[in-house]
Amino acid sequence: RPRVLSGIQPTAGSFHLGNYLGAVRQWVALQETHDAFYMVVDLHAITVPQDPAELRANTRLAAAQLLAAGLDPDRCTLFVQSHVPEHAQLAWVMNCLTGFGEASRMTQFKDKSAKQGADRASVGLFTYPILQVADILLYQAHEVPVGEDQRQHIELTRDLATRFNGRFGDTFTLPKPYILKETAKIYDLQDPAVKMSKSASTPKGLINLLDEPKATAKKVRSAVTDTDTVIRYDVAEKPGVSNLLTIYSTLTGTGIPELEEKYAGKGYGALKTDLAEVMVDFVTPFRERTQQYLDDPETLDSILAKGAEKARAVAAETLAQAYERVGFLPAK
Ligand code: AQP
Repeated sequence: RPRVLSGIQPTAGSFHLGNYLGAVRQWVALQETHDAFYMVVDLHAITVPQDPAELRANTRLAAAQLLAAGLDPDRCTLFVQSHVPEHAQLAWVMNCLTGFGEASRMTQFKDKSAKQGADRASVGLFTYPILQVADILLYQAHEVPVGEDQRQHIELTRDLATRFNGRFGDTFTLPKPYILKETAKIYDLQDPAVKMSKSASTPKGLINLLDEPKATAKKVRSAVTDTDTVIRYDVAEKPGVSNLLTIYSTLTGTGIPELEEKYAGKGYGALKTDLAEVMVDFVTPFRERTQQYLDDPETLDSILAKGAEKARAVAAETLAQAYERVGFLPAK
């Protein structure tokens, strides 16, 4: 079985719809066909300041949401990144192979550091794409299911793997991004020119899966569309409507042409009312399942402990090989 690896940050508490449709939904599908490794990336979370108690709670919460979304610990390896120290260890080696200019070109870093103010951004934020490189290479992943915003980091992973392999001998598998065109980028409901993100300018444009379903329905009903009335998928001319159609189509498994037909001659109000209902039907059981996992922290922690053990077995082997190739004297 080919291998996949991906991760999600435990920073925001609730996952948002972009996280789910862009990434987590694919993780659930890929556990059936791939040797799948998924992690809650707490090392990445501390690239921006975190309250320790909140970080701990959010890490459990992220794991609970992944299980609620459909990850099955018998079908995939689910773990917490900091439980596998090899991530930080390989990241150091990869840091030393990366050019300063090369790291400076990462657009995610540029965006995030601009938001924080250049002086306040941490060195960790600067090097986090390289930690991500280590995350992927440790598992010799063939594919990495992510949203479009992560494509550049997978490119960096390929570049650094090629560089390492060239300099020290074949060690790492070159991974490919696994990005579904339809859901590669889910847009903010209030500003369909930007991606839905936890650091959105207005909370009205962000669908948090754990929010009150009523509040979520309201956000859908007040989504920005356009002054036209025609319901048609056209990202350039009608980004707001197209975003709603994408979300609707993915959550219900109905093709976009079918939806266009269904809403022919009807107004945006009808589309939004129906989508609000679809969304409520989706988030209500998701919230319940998440709560069930949270109510049983012992089971949750034992799933994560088993996951970490399985992950470490793979990661330790790759790290040992990389250390040996680099020329580190083996510890006796
Ligand atoms: N809007 C999106 N559309 C499609 N995919 C998305 N992802 C995030 N936003 C969208 C994908 O979700 C996965 C986890 O990303 P993350 O751990 O970076 O989560 P996040 O920090 O909560 O993502 P945000 O909201 O994008 O955060 P900031 O505020 O940091 O910009 C990834 O595969 C990502 O591609």
